[in-house]
Amino acid sequence: MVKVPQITAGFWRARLDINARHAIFHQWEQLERSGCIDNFRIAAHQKEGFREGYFFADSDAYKWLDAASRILGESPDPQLSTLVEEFITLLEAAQEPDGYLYTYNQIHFPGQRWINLQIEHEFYCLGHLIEAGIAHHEATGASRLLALVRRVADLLTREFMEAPPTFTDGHEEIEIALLRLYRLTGARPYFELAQRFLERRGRIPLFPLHIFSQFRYHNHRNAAVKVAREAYIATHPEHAAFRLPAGNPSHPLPLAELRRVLSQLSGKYFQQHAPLRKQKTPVGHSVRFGYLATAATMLARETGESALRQTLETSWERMTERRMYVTGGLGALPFIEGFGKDFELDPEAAYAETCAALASLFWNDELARLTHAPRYADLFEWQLYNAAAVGMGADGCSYYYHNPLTSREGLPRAAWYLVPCCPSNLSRTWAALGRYIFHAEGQDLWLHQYVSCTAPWGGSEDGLTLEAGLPWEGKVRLHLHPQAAQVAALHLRIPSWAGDYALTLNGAPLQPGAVSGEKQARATACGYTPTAARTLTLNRTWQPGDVLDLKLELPIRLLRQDPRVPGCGGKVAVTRGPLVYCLEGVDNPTVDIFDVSLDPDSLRAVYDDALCGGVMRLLGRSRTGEALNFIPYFCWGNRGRSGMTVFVQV
Ligand code: FUB
Ligand code: ZN
Repeated sequence: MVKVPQITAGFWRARLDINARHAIFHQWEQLERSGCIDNFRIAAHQKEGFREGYFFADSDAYKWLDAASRILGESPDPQLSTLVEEFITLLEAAQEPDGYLYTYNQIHFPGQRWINLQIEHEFYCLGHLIEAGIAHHEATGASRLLALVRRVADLLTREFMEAPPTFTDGHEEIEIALLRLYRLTGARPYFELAQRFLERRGRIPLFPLHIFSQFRYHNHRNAAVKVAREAYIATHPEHAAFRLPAGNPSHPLPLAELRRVLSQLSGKYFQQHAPLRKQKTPVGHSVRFGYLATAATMLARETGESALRQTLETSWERMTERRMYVTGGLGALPFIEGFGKDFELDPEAAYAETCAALASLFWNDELARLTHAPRYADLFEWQLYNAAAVGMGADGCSYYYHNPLTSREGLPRAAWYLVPCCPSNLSRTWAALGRYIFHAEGQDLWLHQYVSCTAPWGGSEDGLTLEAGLPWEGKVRLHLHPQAAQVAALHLRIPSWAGDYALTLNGAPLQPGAVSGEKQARATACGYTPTAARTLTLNRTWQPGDVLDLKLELPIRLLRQDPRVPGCGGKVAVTRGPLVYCLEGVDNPTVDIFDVSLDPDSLRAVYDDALCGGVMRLLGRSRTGEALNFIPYFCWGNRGRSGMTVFVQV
């Protein structure tokens, strides 16, 4: 079992408890109700029935298994453990002897495999299965699921090691999974296959023709499934009552269909438009982009190649400076669930899918470890608290799929979606949060995230204890308990959002050995500037019992939107510490929140322990004296339907 930092208290402990006690059981129930688990029973010939859900529905169950495994790794839960073990047994029964497991083909098109890789997500599903196997092994020490997923990975290496570029996936994910499996097992073929998949991208000859024929074929298969469903219902009339949940509503935009077709034909939607090192601008579907960028960064960490690293850093700069919302949300265009043009960041149309924020967390964690630059951990934190956290309601059982920054009518959270990719993705990321806090390399220790936890260090199981008051207050205390005096360079991130800071060791002021970061922060369209983050390095011999205090100031800041951004150019987003705030109608019933002008000097922070388990509100006034009541963006939409906006005039 891999020992990871245990999150002990505060904001994240409360959310992880909701995740472990409520969200994970709710999600299982929804997976059952929507037929997703039955699909495996049908594939395993344990149940008679009709397969329901999208061709990639398996992946939602795998992300659930990933989350459940990580939760079990933290604390035992017999009920959850039974669900996990029974599901693994079911997967064993559904898997074919050579390792293949993809219920869509197994049930609807037995014997057909790998024939529609651009569209039908076979590799994507298998990638999430592999990640679940890794999580289960790391969290519980057991090898049953790991053995199953190695059969999958071995099948892929047999089939695709020498394959042409047409056998690359239209939805990246397998690359991350194979690289992670390589990290865990050291088996070189997994690394090599991932590398080849990455290097083959953007090299499919005559891509427009290829994708056109894949779409045609896909439509043909869809139609066949529809006919089979009708035939099934004719002999099983009770199945006619089966209903999948409703789809996610999304904002209409002009020329949507034309732009979707162009994005897909050009390959940009799938990041198949150019070879990896030429992809210097984030384009297309943003979850796909984020998974590709994550895998490419993992590759760069492995090979040490600087050209690839430079490409990734350029792409990150383009994304953060011109294609990212102030919440860290990614993807302006609902019709491709993806990136728009530079500054095309309409707050109402925003897609900003929860999974896209998660993909960016994975990417930024890898970049932080590759480069040690504080900007990446800074963006991780920002997206964790804003673009990602908003995806789960306070009860753990209601979700957002897309995350606008302005909503005139309000947006109800849903218990489940027709495409339920976000809930279990969020649950698995939260359940793994401990893994993102520190990064150790030899005698260097980077403290990326200020989350209360206990972690092994210096030969001791609880060598580090971190207490952090974020996101409400900026007190960070680190207790160091190495087994014996320990020489180490401790690197502390001074977040981009922080005002002044003060550092003391055992109560006495301490000067850092070095402060590093950008000379000047790079301007961004959304006003949030991760490049303003810095690193303090403390290189010394640490004694058992040392106590290091870092006090960060959390000023209220108004982030002005670039005038070129439609719908909110020139307006500001109100922020405090790592949190973006919003006005929600329910708190401001007598004000037109979409037209109000804020008196910036009027804002003050007031803690409200009744809202969403306790949050800091920001109370202020408009220029005309009306009371304004801001709440953290992540907790909007928890009290019924009401309008919301992140942006106000000043
Ligand atoms: O296609 C699989 C997942 O479902 C994507 O990552 C999401 O954007 C949603 O379309
Ligand atoms: Zn999603």
